[in-house]
Amino acid sequence: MGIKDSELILNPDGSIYHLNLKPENIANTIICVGDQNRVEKITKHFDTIEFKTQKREFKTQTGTYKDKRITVISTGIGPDNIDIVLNELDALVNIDLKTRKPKEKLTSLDIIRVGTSGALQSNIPVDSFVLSSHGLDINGMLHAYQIAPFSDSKIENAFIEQTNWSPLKARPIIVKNSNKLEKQFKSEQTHSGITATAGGFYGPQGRVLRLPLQDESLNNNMDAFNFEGTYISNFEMETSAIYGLSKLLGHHALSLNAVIANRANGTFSQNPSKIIEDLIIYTLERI
Ligand code: R1P
Repeated sequence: MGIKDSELILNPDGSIYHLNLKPENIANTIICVGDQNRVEKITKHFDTIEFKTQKREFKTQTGTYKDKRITVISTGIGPDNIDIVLNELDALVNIDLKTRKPKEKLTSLDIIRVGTSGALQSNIPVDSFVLSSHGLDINGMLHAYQIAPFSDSKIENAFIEQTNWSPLKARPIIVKNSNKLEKQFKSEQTHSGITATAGGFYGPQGRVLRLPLQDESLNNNMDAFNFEGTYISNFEMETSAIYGLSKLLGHHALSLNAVIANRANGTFSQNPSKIIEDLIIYTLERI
């Protein structure tokens, strides 16, 4: 018997529930962005567009850039949305939606995030690029899965110790990027480091408007974290979830972020659209 209707939900036209996509609508190279308005900022560079759809915050366009077939999809904000996007993209390539059974021959997607982010280190200025060597999951979403295959307890333990991480919060998980994609996208233009992925924008990233924080020193402790020369470069809300689920499902993942804020010196880009556009071109040229 196949996966039940309540677990693998299909729309009346056979497309997958949240993304509104059928298997033939997606390429094996996926660019994901948080903001749905960023999808067209990427596909305006395409030579052809064969497919477009949108449901909720999940906007998808598939086409070609210099003869390479690419799908661009918006995930919306946060690791909870990444759970939906990664599982549904995987189902499109690795589950037979007719028999509702996993396929015997599995497909590995290349999943590249083109995001925006705040740097935590003063030497990573606004208007630069960060390539995430690892995702640091501090939001807990990945704990729903059996994470033993990639959990690196030495660095996780160092992070817990150096930041006095509260045992009341989800245990941090570190996930490495795809070596293959890192080789493809790393250059002298990219800063590298661990990207911390929070489950919120304000308190979970140490921002105070009116609510006091559980741990006021967390951001300072995260800035100072160092494990054998590896440090935390930036904060955003998707990378660790993309890295974790990609690793578990057998896909290649890489996260590239345009630095639009620097949390260490309190600066914000004067022209964030420009650095995002630069990162889009940088990414498309390396696919
Ligand atoms: C917060 O403003 C959002 O911006 C960043 C964060 O990860 C979060 O999704 O990325 P995107 O610009 O890709 O959405």
